[in-house]
Amino acid sequence: MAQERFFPPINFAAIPEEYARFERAHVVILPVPYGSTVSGRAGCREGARAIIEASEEMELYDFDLECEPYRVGIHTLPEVMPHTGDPQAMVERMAEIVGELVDGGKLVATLGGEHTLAVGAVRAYRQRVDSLSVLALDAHADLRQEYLGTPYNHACVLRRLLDDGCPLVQVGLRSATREEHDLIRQRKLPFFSIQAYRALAGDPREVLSRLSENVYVTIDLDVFDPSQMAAVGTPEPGGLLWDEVVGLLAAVAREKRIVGFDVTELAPRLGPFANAQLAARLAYRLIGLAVADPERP
Ligand SMILES: [Mn+2]
Repeated sequence: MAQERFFPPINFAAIPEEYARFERAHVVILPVPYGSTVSGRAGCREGARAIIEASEEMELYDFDLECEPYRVGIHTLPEVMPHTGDPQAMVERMAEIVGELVDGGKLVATLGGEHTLAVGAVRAYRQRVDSLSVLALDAHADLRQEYLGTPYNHACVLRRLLDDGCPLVQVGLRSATREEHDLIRQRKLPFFSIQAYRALAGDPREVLSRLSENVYVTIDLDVFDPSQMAAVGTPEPGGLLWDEVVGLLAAVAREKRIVGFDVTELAPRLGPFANAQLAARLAYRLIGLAVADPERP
């Protein structure tokens, strides 16, 4: 069969096959069609696939970074089978898979799926990487002890990490319960509202100073303003803009080491195609920032 008549197998950014093989890839894309605890409008189960499809339209040259991040090797794994019976079991499945990949020397880029996936991924990283902290970009505090009958609901993500003892910095906050807000104040948690972040006037040193040497980045796409990201189940007005998000991530990459990340909560049918494109570009930017490209100027 002449191969030129067929598309190559689905892989993130449709990169050339020699850069997409598992053995040589530094980065692994882990697509997870999981959305069992969703309480807003549904649809994030389709997020990972939409991001990968959108990524195929993307230039492989990152214009801002002036490099081609795919050269470090990016392998796209098959979609993880969701455990839909028990949210805790799904978190454990994520921790197991991510742990095996990190043990194999891979940088894991999880594409959600709902934000709860981050709990498993971070647990796997914390067991293996010293001096790890988490940078969470999110509109919501996610500090509920339990929601809709489980502590592994998407509304409890940062509470689980906090209770794990994980150092945590949140940016983009603009929605919380009174109890969550009280907890932030009582424990003086480094949660930056949109106003507090913008008051730093483009100098994120105060955010960086709360992070340790190795940083896991977890992104709930509702951190973005709905004008740029409508395709999320629980949008909130007044969010961060693209330039602000990638500016912060670039500053983190300059001062720290990004060891893994996730991009979650895209519900592609709730917004225009441009939203999936943003999520794909964001994931590719994070790869470029996390992994040194020898050709980068
Ligand atoms: Mn959120």
